[in-house]
Amino acid sequence: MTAAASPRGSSSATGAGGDTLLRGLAGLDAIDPAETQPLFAHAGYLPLRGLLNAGSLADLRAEVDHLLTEARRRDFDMECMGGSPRHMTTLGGIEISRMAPRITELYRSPDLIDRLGRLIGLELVLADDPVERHVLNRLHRGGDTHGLHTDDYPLALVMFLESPTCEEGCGHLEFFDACKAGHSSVLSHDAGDAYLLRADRMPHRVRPIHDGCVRTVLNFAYGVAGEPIMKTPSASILYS
Ligand SMILES: O=C(O)CCC(=O)C(=O)O
Ligand SMILES: [Fe+2]
Repeated sequence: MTAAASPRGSSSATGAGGDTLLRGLAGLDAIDPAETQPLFAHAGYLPLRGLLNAGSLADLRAEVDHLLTEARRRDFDMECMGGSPRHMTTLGGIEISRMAPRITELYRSPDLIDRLGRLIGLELVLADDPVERHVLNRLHRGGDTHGLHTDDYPLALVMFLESPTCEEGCGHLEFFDACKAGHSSVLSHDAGDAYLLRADRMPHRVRPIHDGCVRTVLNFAYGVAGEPIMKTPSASILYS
């Protein structure tokens, strides 16, 4: 198994485009689809450890620092997702496109879409919803959590800009197996890591963080060619 795929329990000041960011996704080249396709087909989850190289991580962090000037605090229960809690700061796709076009450029990159698709053996398509296609989620206060939900779009590429380093499950991803009732996996990720998740079928959440910890991710949503999207109001509530 490759290192990158090994599981584990307005433009910025730089001025470079999305192609530069793509080149920074160093881990992608090292991954063998023959290994990852069965993993993803079985688990609906694929870790991409160390996907962002140091330069790309720094670039994306600079973009996110800029985005945070307009991000909004959200504290409510999501009625259409069983009343699960949202305590987080977010920014939706429309603002991200306006403020950080190179993130949209990266999201749209045919090269990225092609490579991700090969890793999981599916043909990815761009999300047609400009709010949901790429979003910023930040947990930064004690107890912040992104409660249990499914996504509208089948695939989520979640990239970590910041992640708690403390133990005890702080900010861990938890996802439930759609076929085995009650069975969940709980996983930690470091800054620079990413993962792919079959996010429309597998209920998932981010466990609460501790006071003093920060967890910041970008989530790129993609469709799968030929598969319908089951739209809910959740994204427009959380990101508009
Ligand atoms: O932050 C994460 O790991 C999950 C993000 C997520 O589930 C979402 O944005 O829909
Ligand atoms: Fe999600």
